[in-house]
Formats: sequence, C-alpha cells, structure tokens
Amino acid sequence: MSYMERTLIIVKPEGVQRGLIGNVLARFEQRGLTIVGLKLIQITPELAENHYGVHKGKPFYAGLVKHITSGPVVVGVLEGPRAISVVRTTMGATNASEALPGTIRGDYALEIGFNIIHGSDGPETAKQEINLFFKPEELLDYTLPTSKWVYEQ
Ligand code: DAT
Ligand code: MG
Repeated sequence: MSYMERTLIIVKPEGVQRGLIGNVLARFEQRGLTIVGLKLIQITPELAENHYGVHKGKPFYAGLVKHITSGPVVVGVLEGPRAISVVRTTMGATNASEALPGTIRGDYALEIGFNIIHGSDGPETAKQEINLFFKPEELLDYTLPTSKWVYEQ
C-alpha cells in the first residue's frame, strides 16, 4: 500500500501557548489520519538548526530558530493515505494572511512567523524529520477501527 504515508507535524510554540493543541490535532483526527507518534518537547537550538537547516542563510533564519526553541511544542507523526500532501493542504499557506479559511493557518493565524503548525513538505523530508524527532520505538503500529470507513485500500 504505497499510498500510505507518514509525515511529521509540529504544533509550534504559539499554538501551544494559545491553547490550540487539541484543535489542531482534532483537524487531523477528523480528517481520518492516524496519530502514530506524539510528544510535548522543548526543541534545543541544535535540533532546530538541524530541522530548519534548509533555511540557513535566509534573513528569517535566526528568528525562526529563536522562535521554535522559545517554548514547548507538540511533535507528532501522522499516518494515512497521501498523508504528506493532505497535511500540507490542511495546514494552509505558509503566510497565514494568505491561508484560506478552513485551513489551520487560515482559521487560527494571521502572520507568517506565528503560523501555528509545521508539516513535512515531501517524502524525503518526512523521512528525515521523523527520524530527527522520534526513535523507532516511539512510533506505534496500529489500525483505527474507523479506518475501514475512511481508507479505500
Ligand atoms: P512551511 O512552514 O509552510 O513549510 P517554509 O518551510 O518555507 O514554510 O518556512 C518554514 C517557516 O519559516 C515558516 O513556517 C515560517 C518561517 N518563514 C518562512 N518564510 C518566511 C519569511 N519570508 N519571513 C519570516 N518567516 C518565514
Ligand atoms: Mg517547510
């Protein structure tokens, strides 16, 4: 079943501080994705630089690292059919002021730097990011009883 994918999400510090953890996770649960890993952590500068390494050298990089390490975050791994792109479209546009209503960013955010949620942007980054934040034994294999009414394959 190659259409089944796993992807990493982060409820960023502003999402945790604003009490939106449950709302954000509920979007993905209601969509039908399966949470196979979940934890509350504070990201270290080293981990942040690893995670956001692709943005090194950009003008917003220092602020991005400072912000993502500024308080607790919730990191999770979501599984389901085409999970990577489904999570990205559920998140909405990076610049929250342009994100469509109905998306997480479009419903809960107004600014690019306080856009609530991170999600992996492709199969390679999903693999890398999952390995960066989770040990293999922290990811659980199980099937939701409802998945037979959500997943066609
Ligand atoms: P996304 O989070 O939608 O994958 P990205 O990977 O391009 O977007 O950027 C990572 C984060 O960096 C983004 O969520 C918010 C911040 N960011 C991106 N572009 C920015 C900019 N031009 N100014 C300030 N922050 C920015
Ligand atoms: Mg990105």
